[in-house]
Amino acid sequence: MAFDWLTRRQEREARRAAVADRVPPGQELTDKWPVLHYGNVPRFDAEKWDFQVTGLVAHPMRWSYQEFMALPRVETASDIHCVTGWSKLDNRWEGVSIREIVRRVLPLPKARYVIVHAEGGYTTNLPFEELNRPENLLAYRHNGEDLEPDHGWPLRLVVPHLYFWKSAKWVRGLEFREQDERGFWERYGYHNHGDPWTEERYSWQEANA
Ligand SMILES: Nc1nc2c(c(=O)[nH]1)N[C@H]1C(S)=C(S)[C@@H](COP(=O)(O)O)O[C@H]1N2
Ligand SMILES: [Mo]
Repeated sequence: MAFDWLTRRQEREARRAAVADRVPPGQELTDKWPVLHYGNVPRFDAEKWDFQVTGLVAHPMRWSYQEFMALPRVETASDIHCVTGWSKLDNRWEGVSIREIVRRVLPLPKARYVIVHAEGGYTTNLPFEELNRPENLLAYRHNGEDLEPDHGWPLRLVVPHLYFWKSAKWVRGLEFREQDERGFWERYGYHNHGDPWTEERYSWQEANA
């Protein structure tokens, strides 16, 4: 009611100002959810699908689809920021907390880095301590609905504090390592770390870090 006199544009600007501290520099808000990835959307076969944790952990694990879906479920809410310039606020996710996985596999003290493995050889890398944040999860639902195949069904990683290319779609496993190794986009010119608040967008910026 109070905003009846506002034009649509003024309304959008007022809304933007209200959330300004949640939008990193160089980003524009979108209500839609763009689809971005390299290659084709993989076919999903529940009989063949598994999720594996390998490398420097006390208990390497392999979950079938049925077993994975039986793991305790959490709900989170977070904003996402794509390096191409869009941000989408207030996403509600449902899935399995990264902390739940970590508790079960018990990474060894030497395991400082994680390579995330997805269908078709897509990988992305991040330090274990940045994967192991309470808001991070392996998600199968978004805003009350199953993920669309385009957005990573049956499972995607969500690491909202880093640019969204770190949030691998169609994720199939985690590999714990002593040394870092650049993932797919990190090798094709994106920043190894990817903090949206300091605009760590491209690998050429790393020399100045
Ligand atoms: N498996 C896989 N995951 C991926 C990518 C990809 O190419 N393959 N692209 C990343 C990039 S660059 C972005 S911006 C987001 C986009 O997720 P969305 O399509 O759900 O918006 O997925 C990320 N996850
Ligand atoms: Mo991206």
